[in-house]
Amino acid sequence: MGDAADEEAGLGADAPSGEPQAPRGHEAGADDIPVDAPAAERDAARAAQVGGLARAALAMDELAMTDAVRSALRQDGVAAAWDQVLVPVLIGIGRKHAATGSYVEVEHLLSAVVSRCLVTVSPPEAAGAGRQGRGPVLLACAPDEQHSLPILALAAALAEAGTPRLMLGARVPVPALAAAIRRAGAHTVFVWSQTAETGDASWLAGLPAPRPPLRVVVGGPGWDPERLPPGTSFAASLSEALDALQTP
Ligand code: B12
Repeated sequence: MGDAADEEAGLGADAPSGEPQAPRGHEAGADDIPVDAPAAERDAARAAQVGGLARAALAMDELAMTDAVRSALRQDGVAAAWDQVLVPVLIGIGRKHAATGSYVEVEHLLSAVVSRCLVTVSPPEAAGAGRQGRGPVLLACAPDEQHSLPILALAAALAEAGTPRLMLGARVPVPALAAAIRRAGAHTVFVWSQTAETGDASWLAGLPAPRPPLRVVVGGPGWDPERLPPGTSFAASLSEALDALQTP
């Protein structure tokens, strides 16, 4: 991030991607979030949004956090707010935690605020009747996967686009996902894995095979895209996932 943007956003310098931020002087684990936000470099307004949310999160100021998340979602729409405001702050707080072992409470509060805002910004009725007869898109986390924010963002973005979806949430057991596919007449399923522990893809091949065939799309750093069953596609971003899930 450039100096001006740093100044405005009150954020720390970037850590290289994937590397923890080194503790600084007597302020080891100082109260800023290392944000790696290319969009923020280009756009001072975006930097202010990212910085505002990061500062509110570190101050555990729930009202300011809610305001920051809500206004990003309303002003920019779900996909842009997720990619350019929420993801940089979430990744930043993850780095902060990795570097210090602290800030778990900030992760929890930020997750709670982001979840609530995503759920309320695009309620299920926003999707309307959608594609009659095609059934919904199912969204689920892999078994034992607790990181559900990305599928909440996807659910909100699909609702915003008028696409019917069913959000099954965190830690969905394989038999429950299979039953949901049959019961809901789903045509497409998206499964999120955040960490390698939940990224075993072998079970995906055993999902029900309705007619027309079920489309299976996965996303998240937990999967190895080279080791997916044939016919399963990998989405690397929210917008790639939206494209894959909305293709007729
Ligand atoms: C919020 C959070 C939590 C919350 C989750 C709440 C919730 N309801 O989701 C809570 C506090 C519960 C939690 C728990 C844990 N967490 Co956690 N968590 C996070 C945090 C900060 C954000 C997670 C997230 O939403 N990521 C999604 C986006 C923001 O990040 P990303 O996946 O890296 O994004 C990239 C791509 O995936 C893509 N992308 C972004 N968004 C989207 C959306 C879609 C649809 C697609 C397709 C792609 C895409 O673009 C990005 C750039 O390439 C991350 C930090 C991080 N970097 O992710 C840690 C992190 C994932 N957690 C971590 C850990 C260790 C844990 C725990 C094991 C901690 C513990 N000891 O209990 C547990 C795991 C429990 C479990 N079994 O699942 C580690 C994982 C390390 C690893 N690689 O294995 C991380 C990386 C933090 C860290 N640096 O240490 N966590």
